[in-house]
Amino acid sequence: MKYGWIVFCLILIQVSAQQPQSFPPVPTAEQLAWHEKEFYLFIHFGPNTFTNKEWGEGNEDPNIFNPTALDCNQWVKIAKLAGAKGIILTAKHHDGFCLWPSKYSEHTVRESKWMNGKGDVVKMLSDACKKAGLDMGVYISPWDRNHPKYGTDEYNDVYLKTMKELLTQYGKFFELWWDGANGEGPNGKKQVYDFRRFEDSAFHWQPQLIIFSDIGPSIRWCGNERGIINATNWNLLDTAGFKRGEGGPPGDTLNRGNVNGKHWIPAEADVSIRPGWFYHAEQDSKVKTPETLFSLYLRSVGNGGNLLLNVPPDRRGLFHATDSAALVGFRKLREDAFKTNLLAKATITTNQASTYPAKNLLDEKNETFWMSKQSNKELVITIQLPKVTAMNAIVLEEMIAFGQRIQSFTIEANTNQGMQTIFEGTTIGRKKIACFPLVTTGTIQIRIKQSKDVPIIRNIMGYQITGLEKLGLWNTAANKVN
Ligand code: FUL
Repeated sequence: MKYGWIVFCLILIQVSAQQPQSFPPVPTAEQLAWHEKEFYLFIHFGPNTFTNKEWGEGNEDPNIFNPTALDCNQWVKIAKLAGAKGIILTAKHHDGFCLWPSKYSEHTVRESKWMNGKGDVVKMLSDACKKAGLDMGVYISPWDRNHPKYGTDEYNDVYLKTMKELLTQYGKFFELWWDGANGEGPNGKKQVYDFRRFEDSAFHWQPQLIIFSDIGPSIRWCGNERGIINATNWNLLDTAGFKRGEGGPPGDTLNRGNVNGKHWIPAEADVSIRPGWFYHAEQDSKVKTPETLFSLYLRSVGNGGNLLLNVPPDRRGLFHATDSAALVGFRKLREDAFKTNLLAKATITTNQASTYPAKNLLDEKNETFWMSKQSNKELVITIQLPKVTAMNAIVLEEMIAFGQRIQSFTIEANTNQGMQTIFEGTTIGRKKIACFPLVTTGTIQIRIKQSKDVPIIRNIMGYQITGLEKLGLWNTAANKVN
């Protein structure tokens, strides 16, 4: 009888705290974990590093691959110093050269002079990542300009076997990267890839994988290689009728997603710290500055996606000092920018009733959120600061585990001229870093003007970011990012 009462009370509590309903499509647990990664490194390394090419022909002498001081621990150390959450390596680029001694190719590290043919870059990096607690991923180019079977059905089996070696012998990877390039192989033929089989097998060997390509299945290309995701960014995509590569959705669609897209396929922005993907000594003076990297972060992660930043090791097999310094500078800019949340001690109220405390919005926690009881009118969240404060960025986060909902919002601030709109936004998603010219205010209002369903908001933060106005993020006339 006593237990009956306890059960009754538990049911009552459940009923009174309004449970969020998912608004499909929603992310998988793996996709949610990927969203939290925000920023990780890409490594393009191979024969091209030594021939000064971007796309190798596939007929290069394997002996040219001969780094003099390769040290994957150095890559990992700098990645950690930069605050990156993982590293994705070009285990095989378009030239077909395998950075591991694959049994299914004669164009690998084994055929090179490096370490007398006993080396394995994939193993070295995976050991270094494991030691340092960093996640690793692999780029395995389907396009192969070396393999004699390329352009025949048999190549699909070869590709699967090489993929199996990588996915079963080196431990868990967080991401598998499929670029869209598909040219002719050594026999002049183009390959018809059996992506369905590749996909099923990859998930069979590593169910936790996030698979990247133009159209997913787990995450999508953002439509450019400049590291910029659109200010309007839906984590949703329609893939029916589209292929990877040339048959992919238009760049603009990839950059924004589809508002009513059928699948949860969020955007990843890939960009290189240098003009090329591979190392070229003549580009040593063209390494992106910490400020440029920070502005790319604001335009990718700050628009709800992830940033995949390529840092190509040089011919020694090490990150160049200029690249390392830029990465460390980039980390410092991020840390300084988001060190002091100016809304931490504010009071917060909403114009709508809720069973959730409004302070959940200011607690900076990933697990707590706030949602109102009804959705039929504009939601206005008012944040009263303890004193008048200067700020130029508000960070908003939706609780995307329940779906992406918000379509349109404004941020208003009480200034000497009364309430002024300081930012007009569309989507929020996992994170929106709304940047605007410095405003001094004691009251901020977030107005959710349009949402597909009741907005479920995870966090709201405010910052004053030094040097923000120099990053060229907004067009001062329209005061809009992007
Ligand atoms: C592209 C490739 O063709 C480039 O070489 C580079 O790997 C880039 C990240 O993806 O599709």
